[in-house]
Amino acid sequence: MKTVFSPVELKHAPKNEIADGQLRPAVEIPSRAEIVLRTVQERALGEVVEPLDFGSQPLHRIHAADYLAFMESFWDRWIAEGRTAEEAFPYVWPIRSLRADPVPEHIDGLLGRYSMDAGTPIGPFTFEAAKASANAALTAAQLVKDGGEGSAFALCRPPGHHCGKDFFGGYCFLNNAAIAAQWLLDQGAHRIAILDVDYHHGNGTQAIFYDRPDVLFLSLHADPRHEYPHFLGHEDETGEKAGTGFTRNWPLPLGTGWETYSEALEEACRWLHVYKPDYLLVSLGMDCYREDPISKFRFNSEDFTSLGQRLKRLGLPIVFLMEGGYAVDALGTNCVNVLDGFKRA
Ligand code: OKP
Ligand code: ZN
Repeated sequence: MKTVFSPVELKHAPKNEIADGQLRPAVEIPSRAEIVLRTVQERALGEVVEPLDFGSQPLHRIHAADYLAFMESFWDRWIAEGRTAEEAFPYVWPIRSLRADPVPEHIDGLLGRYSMDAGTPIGPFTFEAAKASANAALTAAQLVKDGGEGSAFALCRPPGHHCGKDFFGGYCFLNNAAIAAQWLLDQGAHRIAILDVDYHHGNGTQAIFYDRPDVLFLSLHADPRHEYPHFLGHEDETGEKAGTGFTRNWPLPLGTGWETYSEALEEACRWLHVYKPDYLLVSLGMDCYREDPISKFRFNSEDFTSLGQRLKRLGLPIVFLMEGGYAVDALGTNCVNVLDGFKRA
């Protein structure tokens, strides 16, 4: 299986995040990608290739033009305003009785208008890295579509699944899975399924495709009653309008291990069999791991191998896209366990 990765993804190097009422060391850091890359090479998963540049058009198929313009120009504006902080955080949001429109002119208003949380810093190279990450997703999709590869791994960083049409958050700035899904549809595919196995609900991906039947979104995750993103990912969210029935969520209790998880996974697999997608995209987070510093599931490293083996049995062309996973020392092992389990099954 080929891996797609660009060193440009490492240029997003957040220092801190706001968590638990404190400025804490960031967990979504470049060493995550480095250890996964190293393990891919050590375990000889397959060739590592650099992404092609797909330009801005595939980004515009998912994200709002004003959001992309904001992301593109943000750092220059931050500097032009005379800000000296090494990274920017939003702190005020247009909730309910406030107005999302008109879009503010002030930089702090813009940050709030285009974000969902205060845990996601933007630095000087954030958007450059996010575009490289999206290009990795697109290149992996292209390898599976045209390259005679039954599967490919997009080593994406920063991740994407919390990012919506016009907001960043949850360490995500472009929705890599959504961008790749739409690209495959634009290339002639009829149906795409996205299976999100990150510990956190993929709220951005869900929202983007909520009213569409051409993308089936399935997510297994920690119950949002007890976990980030808190405001989406409940069992009763099943899609709307033409997309009714094309979103499915399996919110699972804190402490969930492979035994419980794999039962929910079997249900998700049944939906995949019925839907018969042309391609399956897997939003692959490794944060279900028992030692993950911000998560509360109980996967062992071997459980990730079982996950890969189960996905192989689906018999579908698959694009794996990396999302979360913050136990850096074990991240390479856990990620390559999925991919190698898939490859060898
Ligand atoms: C991104 B991905 C906990 C703070 C959690 C946001 C988590 C984003 C996860 N105190 N902050 O889905 O792995
Ligand atoms: Zn996560």
